[in-house]
Amino acid sequence: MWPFASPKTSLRQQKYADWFRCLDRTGDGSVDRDDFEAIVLTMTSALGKGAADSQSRALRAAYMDLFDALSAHLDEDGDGKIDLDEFVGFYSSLAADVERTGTVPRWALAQLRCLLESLDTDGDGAISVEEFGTYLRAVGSDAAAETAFRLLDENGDGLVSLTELETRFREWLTSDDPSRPGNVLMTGRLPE
Ligand SMILES: [Ca+2]
Ligand SMILES: [Ca+2]
Ligand SMILES: [Ca+2]
Repeated sequence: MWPFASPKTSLRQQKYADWFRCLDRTGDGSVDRDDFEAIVLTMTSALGKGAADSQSRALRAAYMDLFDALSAHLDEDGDGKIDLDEFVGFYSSLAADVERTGTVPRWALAQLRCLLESLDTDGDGAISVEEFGTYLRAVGSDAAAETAFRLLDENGDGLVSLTELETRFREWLTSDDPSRPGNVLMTGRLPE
């Protein structure tokens, strides 16, 4: 599946590419605003909400904020589209920075907060297994939400908090160890 599969492709790069493929809902090889509109549409229809509903509007705003936060750092040539090379290259260098400094930069944490808001459809400040499942289906992942969610929910209280999201994001970003629970954060699965 991964187009540049080779023994040199690290697990982390495969994770970035797998998330990219999920986000590219239009399948045109780039991630742009249309893909995020498609994700929102799938989520709101799964929730049985029309576009004018206040929950739909909040969700749409959260996804557009997430896209803006991503493209501010990832869209190197400024054409409004993020291609696979920009995406994988960006997260690879972010991972190297995090390993070097030991901290996730403030702007990357702001992106995570946008991600939390995008998944948190009932607005209670945390992600439930149902919300995670709605997100996975909206991005076209075939992963079982329950299995993935158990890995993400560190303290087992049935919710993924922002703190847990930060821990798992760090693993998703930097780990090449297939046994780390955070590997499944963005797509609910290990890349093939
Ligand atoms: Ca696309
Ligand atoms: Ca929630
Ligand atoms: Ca938890």
